[in-house]
Amino acid sequence: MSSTTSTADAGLIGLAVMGQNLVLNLADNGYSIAVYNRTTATTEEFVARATDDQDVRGTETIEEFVAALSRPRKIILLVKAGEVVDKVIDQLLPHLEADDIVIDGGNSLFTDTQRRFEALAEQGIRYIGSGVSGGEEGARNGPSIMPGGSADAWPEVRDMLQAISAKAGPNDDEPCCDWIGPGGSGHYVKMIHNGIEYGDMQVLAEAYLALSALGNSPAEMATIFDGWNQGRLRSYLVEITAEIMAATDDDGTPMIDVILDAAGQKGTGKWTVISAMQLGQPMMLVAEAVGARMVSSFVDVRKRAAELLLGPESVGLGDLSVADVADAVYAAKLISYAQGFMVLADASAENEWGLDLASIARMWRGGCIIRAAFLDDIAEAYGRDANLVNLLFDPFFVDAVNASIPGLRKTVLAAAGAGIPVPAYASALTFFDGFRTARGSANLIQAQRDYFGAHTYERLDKPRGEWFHTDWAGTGGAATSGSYSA
Ligand code: 2AM
Repeated sequence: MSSTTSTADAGLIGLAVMGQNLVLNLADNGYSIAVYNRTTATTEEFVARATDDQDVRGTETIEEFVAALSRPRKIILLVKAGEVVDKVIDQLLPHLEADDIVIDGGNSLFTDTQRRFEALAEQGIRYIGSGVSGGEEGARNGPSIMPGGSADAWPEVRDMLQAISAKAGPNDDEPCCDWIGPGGSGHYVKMIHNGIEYGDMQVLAEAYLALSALGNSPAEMATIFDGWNQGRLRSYLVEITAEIMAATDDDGTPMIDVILDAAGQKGTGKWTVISAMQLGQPMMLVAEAVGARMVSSFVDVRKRAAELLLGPESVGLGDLSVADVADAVYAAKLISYAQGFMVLADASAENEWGLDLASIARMWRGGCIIRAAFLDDIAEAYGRDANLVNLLFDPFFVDAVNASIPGLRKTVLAAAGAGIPVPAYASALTFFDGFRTARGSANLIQAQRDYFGAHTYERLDKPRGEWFHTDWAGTGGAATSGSYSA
């Protein structure tokens, strides 16, 4: 640690692993950083580990921390999401001045960020809620950073945040960090990223199940996933899945075979689905991914169910091939991202965020958990047409999904026949078939609603917006109760 009497470029509060790694990343990029942590011993240990060319300055009180910063102050918070963020902001506020910039880099719920942004704006403090994705390793070497909030603070923190972010693009020089939009939009985009991550993981977990049922050992699956990682499915999650399949325990048993199949979750998948539902958007693949984790956690109940409840007599997968499963993964991912970007577009319109969907896809190309080759294709699709109604309408994706859907269909059929649960694949296929059905079955839903609740319906032979009611049972009057929309 170099000692200096000048003030530090920025400060960071919260020295858990993410915070520590972000500080080291900032310091390696030439920024002097003051740090503060509730538990001072952690600060002392951390500062002692910094090398001579890393300018990291420990402070023991909030007052000392704030005094150590150049003005306008740039303060990054990486404390536990929730009440702790409010508490730390309350501690900071009496010591801050107009135009200081507070950046919450934790996993805050976007509505909390929106509230804090508004409350701090009233005090003249600029607030940025920034999603940071990439885990511990990303924080150290370059995460994907999704900042949103006070737009006039962006030029003042842009260089710093882009310097520490991952880089992507053909020359690996395009920062995976750009301005997202106002209010809570940065944390919103990070939340959707995490939701999509749940979906991607479930899609691969189902591939693992199908490939196992086809008789592949973990070592063989390592080779298969590694092969997938050389082509259109190239992504961080496929890469680590290949490594996981290859890993063995001390006695040589594949690691994957010794790990309990009960998945944890911290809540961002659930938040994503709730938000999509509130917007009236069917982000169903992610909903299935969240649900599958929930079912997985009922370990003892599942053991009992395994004794009582019957599967099919035949557990064969017919002529299902590894290539079909690869197509299933790809098609399911396309549909999941189409659903995710529908939500982003709708949330942007609803909140007047002006989200740039191509830019968001570009930001996700590096550093974050869902980084993947095909985010380039998504960025290009929205680059071709920023107002694309649906990702699946872009010429590249029309061809891509039409070519891979047969494999998804075959995988879902084979899995259903064999009693293998593939909720994400089944949901993707069902969405696809519903989405491409010009005339579906909601005419019956409308008739039922009109029958029992006089909710009225529109007719095929009349213009949209004209509502009709039928006295179905011959007992009601002409009174209607209006048609509800989601
Ligand atoms: P700690 O080291 O003192 O626990 C992630 O948990 C980070 O949030 C840690 O740096 C932790 O500090 C901090 N944190 C958790 N609860 C806090 C609180 N009530 N006030 C301040 N910091 C807190």
